[in-house]
Amino acid sequence: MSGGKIVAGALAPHPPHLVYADNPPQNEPTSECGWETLRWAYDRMRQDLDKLDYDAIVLLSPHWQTYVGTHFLGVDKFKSLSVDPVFPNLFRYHYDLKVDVELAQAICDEAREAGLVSKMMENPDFRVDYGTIVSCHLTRPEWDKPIVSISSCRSRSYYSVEVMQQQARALGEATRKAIEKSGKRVVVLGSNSLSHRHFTTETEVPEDMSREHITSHALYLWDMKVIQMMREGKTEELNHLMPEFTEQAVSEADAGSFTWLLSALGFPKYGAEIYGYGTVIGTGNVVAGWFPEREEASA
Ligand code: 2X7
Ligand code: FE2
Repeated sequence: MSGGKIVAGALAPHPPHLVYADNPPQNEPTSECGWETLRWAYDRMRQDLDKLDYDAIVLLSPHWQTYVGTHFLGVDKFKSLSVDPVFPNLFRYHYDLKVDVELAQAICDEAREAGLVSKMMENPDFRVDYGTIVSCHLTRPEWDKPIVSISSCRSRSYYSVEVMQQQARALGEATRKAIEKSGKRVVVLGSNSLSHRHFTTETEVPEDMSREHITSHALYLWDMKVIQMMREGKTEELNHLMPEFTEQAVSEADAGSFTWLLSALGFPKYGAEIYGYGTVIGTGNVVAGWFPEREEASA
């Protein structure tokens, strides 16, 4: 089959605080409010995604960390309780999700063909990571689209930021090729924050927004620089800056998810839609989307 395509790509960060503040029925703890700029940003992104016809969501999560190559969820369904290891007071989420195993296998095969160590994860009792769950929940709370979740192979930690860049770029290309061959219409998500230095203590009321702010002006400047480049369609240039951004802003892009996303999208030269920026326990987060079909229609 051919004719498949990526119909949208998004930076879809996964602080569990955003789910906590939304009070969905799946999450046990309840909140009064909190992190509205980011939650309203997700709301507007969902409205745009709802206008598209798509078959599946493919994402790369920094919190599924694999040390021997890249892994792909390879079981039809997962149902369990996800408890955030650092914030069990905020996130105890009952998930019930479907996987597009056929598409996952196709991306895994294409990645292997490109020389990347790749493996399907076929343990039915596997606990899905909270990065996958939070980004998917906030993007599509109905959970009616099957997902493909891709692990972060931590090549930045094991080797270097340059190896991370090379591998994430190759994985993005493999993802795009497999999607095109699949005949499916897919939304791809990079599940990561931008700057990622966080506070180490929590306020008594987690949603007390009088205490929420970026940890330093230097990191704020980095976040604004990256967002400006996204707005201007300078994603190749942004990718050249990724090693510096990763190291100096302690960015969660160290997982390879941001580079993978830009690579899967073919390094867009058109501006991203910026839905909103906000901090969560001091980390910088942007919700942003790229819509290739909009661009094709206006060309
Ligand atoms: O995983 C996260 C994150 N990336 C950012 C902020 C808060 C919590 O968890
Ligand atoms: Fe994270």
